[in-house]
Amino acid sequence: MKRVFAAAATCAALCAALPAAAQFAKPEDAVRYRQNVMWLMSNHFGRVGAMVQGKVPFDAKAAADNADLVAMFSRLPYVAYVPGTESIANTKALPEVWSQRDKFDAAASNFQDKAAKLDVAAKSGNLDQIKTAFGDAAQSCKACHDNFRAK
Ligand code: ASC
Repeated sequence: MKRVFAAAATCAALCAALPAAAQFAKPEDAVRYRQNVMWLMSNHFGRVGAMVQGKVPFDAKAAADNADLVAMFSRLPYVAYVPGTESIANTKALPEVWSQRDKFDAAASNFQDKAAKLDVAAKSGNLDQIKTAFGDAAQSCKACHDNFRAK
C-alpha cells in the first residue's frame, strides 16, 4: 500500500513539474500527438466520406460511429499546438498557427462546430443530411489546411 502512495506522489510531482499549458514531456511529443490525432480523425472522416460518395454502401450505424469519433477527435489536437513546436520534428504546421493564433483558433472552433453537426446528422441516419454536413465539415478542414498547413 505504501508503495502505491509513493507512486501516486511521484506521479503528482512529475505532473506538476510540466508547464500548465503543455502536458507534453518534450516538444516532439506535442507534434506526434497532434499528427496522430489528425491521422485517426482523417481515417474515420474518410469512412464517412466513402459512404457519402457512394464508394461503399451506406451503413447508418457505421456512419454514426465514425462521425462520433470524428467529433471526439476534433476536440483533441489544438492544445498540442504548443508555442515552441513550430519548425520541429516533421511538422507541417505553418508559423501562422502561432503568429495568427486568433485566426487559427477561430478556424479550429469552426471545424469543431461542423464536426459536431456531422455527428448529429449521422445520428439521424438520413444520408442527405449526412451528405450536407459532411461537405460543410470537409470545407472547414480545407479552410484551415489552406491557411495553416504546408502543402
Ligand atoms: C480528410 C483529410 C483532410 C481533409 C480534407 C477535407 O479526410 O485527410 O485533410 O479530410 O481533405 O477537405
